[in-house]
Amino acid sequence: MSATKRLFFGLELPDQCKHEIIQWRAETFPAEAGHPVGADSLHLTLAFLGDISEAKQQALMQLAGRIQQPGFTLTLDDAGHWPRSGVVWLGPRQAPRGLLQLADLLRSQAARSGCFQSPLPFHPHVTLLRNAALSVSLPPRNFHWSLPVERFVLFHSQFERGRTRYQEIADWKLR
Ligand code: 2AM
Repeated sequence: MSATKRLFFGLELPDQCKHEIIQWRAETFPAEAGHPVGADSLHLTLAFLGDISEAKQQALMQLAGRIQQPGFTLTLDDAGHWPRSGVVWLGPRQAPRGLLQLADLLRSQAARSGCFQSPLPFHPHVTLLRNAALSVSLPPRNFHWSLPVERFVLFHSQFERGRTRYQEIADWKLR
């Protein structure tokens, strides 16, 4: 059996933005609210691919390379808690059309290539805390980060020495 990799398409956040987010998070949520995701792991998933073969990876990379669409601005100005998955997240109140279009395309390419896609609607989010099962009090919506999105990334999710790391494998420009 050939080796597989756990992969997903997503957006990387600018370093400055990650830095500001973790500072805000530390001031906003108490330590018992959940397990904070490390600054270098903050990202927004566009399409989760699961554990896939090298051949499928290559095919999906080729399709990703043919995507032509302009960049867009993403505003993170909303936060929420999903108690079932134990996730506290940051996301846009209004998802930009470009983001929905890009995620839609990547998710349908993934589905056509045999990667299971959740039937639930795409809910763009950056996971801030995990294992947040108890009730979490959410901050007033008086925060926002606006970031230009000019590329998307194929990430490799690896579990190493007790923690999950996301490594960039490839990226494509939006233009
Ligand atoms: P999460 O942050 O809401 O858990 C890498 O695991 C990324 O892919 C994470 O952003 C994670 O979302 C997302 N992810 C993991 N498993 C997934 C699945 N089965 N369906 C959709 N997204 C998934």
